Amino acid sequence: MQNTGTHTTAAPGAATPTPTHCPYCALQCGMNLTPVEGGTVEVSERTDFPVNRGALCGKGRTAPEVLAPDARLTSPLVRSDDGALVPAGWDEALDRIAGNLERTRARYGADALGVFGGGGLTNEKAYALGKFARVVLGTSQIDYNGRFCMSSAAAAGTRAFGLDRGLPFPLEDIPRTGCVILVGSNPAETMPPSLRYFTELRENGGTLIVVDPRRTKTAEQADLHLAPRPGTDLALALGMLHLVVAEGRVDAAYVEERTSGWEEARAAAMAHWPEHVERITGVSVPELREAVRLFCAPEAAMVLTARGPEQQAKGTDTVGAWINLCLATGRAGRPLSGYGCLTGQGNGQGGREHGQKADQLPGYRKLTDPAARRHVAEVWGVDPDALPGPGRSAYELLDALGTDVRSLLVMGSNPVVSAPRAAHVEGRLRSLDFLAVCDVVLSETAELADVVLPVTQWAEETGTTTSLEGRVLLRRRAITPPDGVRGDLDVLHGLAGRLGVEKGFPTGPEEVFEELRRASAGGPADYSGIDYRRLAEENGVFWPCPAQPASDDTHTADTGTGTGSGTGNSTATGAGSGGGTGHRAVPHPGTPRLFLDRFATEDGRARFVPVTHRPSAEEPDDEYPVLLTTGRVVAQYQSGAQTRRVAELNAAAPGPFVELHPRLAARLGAAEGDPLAVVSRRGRAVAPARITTGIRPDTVFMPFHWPGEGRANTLTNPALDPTSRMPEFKVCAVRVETVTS
Ligand SMILES: Nc1nc2c(c(=O)[nH]1)N[C@H]1C(S)=C(S)[C@@H](COP(=O)(O)OP(=O)(O)OC[C@H]3O[C@@H](n4cnc5c(=O)[nH]c(N)nc54)[C@H](O)[C@@H]3O)O[C@H]1N2
Ligand SMILES: Nc1nc2c(c(=O)[nH]1)N[C@H]1C(S)=C(S)[C@@H](COP(=O)(O)OP(=O)(O)OC[C@H]3O[C@@H](n4cnc5c(=O)[nH]c(N)nc54)[C@H](O)[C@@H]3O)O[C@H]1N2
Ligand code: SF4
Ligand SMILES: [Mo]
Repeated sequence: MQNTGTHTTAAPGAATPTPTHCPYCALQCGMNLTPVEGGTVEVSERTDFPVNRGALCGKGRTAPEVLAPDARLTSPLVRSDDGALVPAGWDEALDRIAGNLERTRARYGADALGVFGGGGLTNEKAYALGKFARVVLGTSQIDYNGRFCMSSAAAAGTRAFGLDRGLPFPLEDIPRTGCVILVGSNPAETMPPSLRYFTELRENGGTLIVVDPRRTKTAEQADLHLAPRPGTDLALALGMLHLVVAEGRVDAAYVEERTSGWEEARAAAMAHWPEHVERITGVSVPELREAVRLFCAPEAAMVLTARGPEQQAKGTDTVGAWINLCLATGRAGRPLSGYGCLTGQGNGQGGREHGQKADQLPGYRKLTDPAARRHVAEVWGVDPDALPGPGRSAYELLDALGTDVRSLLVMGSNPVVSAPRAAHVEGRLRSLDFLAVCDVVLSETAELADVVLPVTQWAEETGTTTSLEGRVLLRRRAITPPDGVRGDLDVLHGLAGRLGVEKGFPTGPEEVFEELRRASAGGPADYSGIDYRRLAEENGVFWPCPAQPASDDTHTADTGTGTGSGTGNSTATGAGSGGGTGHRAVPHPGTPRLFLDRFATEDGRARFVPVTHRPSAEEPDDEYPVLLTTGRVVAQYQSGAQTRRVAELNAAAPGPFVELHPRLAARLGAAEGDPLAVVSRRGRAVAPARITTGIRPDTVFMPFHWPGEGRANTLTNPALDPTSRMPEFKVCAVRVETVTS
């Protein structure tokens, strides 16, 4: 995990390394980059960044390989008359895109234009993309891959606390709390350098509970591993809450003082008897009791969720049930206690705050809120009435391609591999009148495009990301990009100009950030007090961070954003500054810890939501008797578009597999490595068997990083959560068969 080997040591006498952050996950590990021959960089340790203290996983360490010209796109490509993608100049490529978008709009209207963004884009790009869709294209049809990521946790957090920031406290609090329940989260593989926080927790005498149908590398570190049937976390959390009540462990004073809605939530939990929960989840009553005991014994405790409980058609209610457990026991908005979501993508947090989500405006404002529309329209210099309303969610948008939505621009996602019911989505993409893709590599989605634009990568450009802690960070340019490649901001600038909008799409990231600051001012995710200079000096700043001089509009505070929150969501007390927010000249310190004084709801109280268990959208039956769940392996990232181009990572994780229990394997007559066909109502995928006692016998697991025959998403169910519109990636019914060749 540490830096070793060829990518690590800076050449003697080489230029001063540039401190920056990893291109991949939301941990946003700090690293130093030094240019080397061949247009790439060497990664070396950056110990001054506290989150990873120099440690990197193999993906971060090998990221420079994707900078090499043979791994990536270096020229725009356009579809020729005979159907091949051929190199073209930038003007020709941009003209083609603008011309096609214009034609679609003239023929079918603005809402026939779609935009699909990504949580890996910097804040500046995400902001510019949302503005481009609404101001230049005039379409409501924009959403992004983050919908597939943390949207259920975001919806539940907003509902309960009035604000969604993945972690309401920094990671450094974890080792000092008493107990952490990690629900459907496998940081040993998905954020390896973060594992030390959990190791230190245990070294300090705290306990770790892991809830996962598989005995993962993370579960192996736990004091208690609960292995529920996929899709039953909601029942599990309710069963724990039932026991909390039955055993007299409710923190009545806290519930009275800081929450609302307890009676209804209590009644809902009391309907979930532990014995009943045992039948639903497969987790025994003694295990449930032990989990409650470990969670309630110490003074402070945390629940952290990731994609396991969230990527369900009841993900919002499931997270809500875990939040209820925290609230009933007084474990939210207090030091070293709280609920948090471990956001996934590099800018998974910032990417959801600044306007590429179907229902949002920058600063985490609601598109349906008149005051928010007025504020942002003024920053953009447009009439508020000209801003479109909310559009479709990610899967619904992909499902509408070729029918209502005729032309699509993709920036920062590879849905051919990562979308649920992927064969159908691939078909919808093929049925478009026109598809343009901006990417660093020729992804499976780019392969279908009419025009592909090659863009710059992390080491070649400056921009900000917001990590899973809510810490806004500066990524710095360390090398010059190769000829033929341009930044996403240049692309948007070039397209806007061709579509008649000459102003408002600068190509310089700092200029975009300055506008983002103004657009976010007064919103829930207020960045107005943050600038590049501070970011360069301070190792990041936690939002909300309002601009201090009382002269501008940030102190009119709540603009009525419709989330029931405003800048009043928190004070700076957690910043270790002694709560000093008042002085004009002193910049706001940022807000590492939220909710310590009050929650971001209108009355300052956290809201219990009464939730009840329900089955998954698809339960096993005679035809499809096994449950499929999906997820990640340490050496590949997401759709694999980037990491499948790195030799070392491919050697470590060469392809998909089907993880299954020896008992299921014996029933099928399958041996290790035998090809298995996994069949769902959506399709069939084939991959070799990987037999392990670390998985429930009623469940198989497939990682989703690969296209082709072993594509897990050929099988997954696009059943959507009614609130977050999150698809049910984590559970569907399948049949498993041996393949006779
Ligand atoms: N190596 C690597 N790291 C990554 C990524 C990557 O692709 N590769 N992607 C990044 C991104 S965007 C994200 S979102 C994060 C995701 O990070 P994680 O959420 O940690 O990753 P997953 O593997 O999707 O899911 C976590 C666990 O949920 C379990 N699980 C499956 N079904 C259920 C269920 O019904 N209930 C419960 N409780 N658990 C269940 C799986 O067995 C799995 O171990 O990782 C980030 N880091
Ligand atoms: N079955 C199953 N499916 C899943 C999940 C699961 O757990 N199970 N998890 C879901 C989750 S949590 C997520 S986040 C999604 C992710 O799924 P995808 O959106 O497909 O994720 P990536 O592979 O990261 O795709 C990013 C693409 O953008 C490109 N790219 C990288 N940086 C930039 C940039 O700065 N600009 C541009 N223009 N392009 C860039 C990359 O090369 C890549 O092609 O997958 C979801 N799909
Ligand atoms: S854990 Fe995430 S941010 Fe850190 S090096 Fe690995 S991929 Fe990069
Ligand atoms: Mo994600």
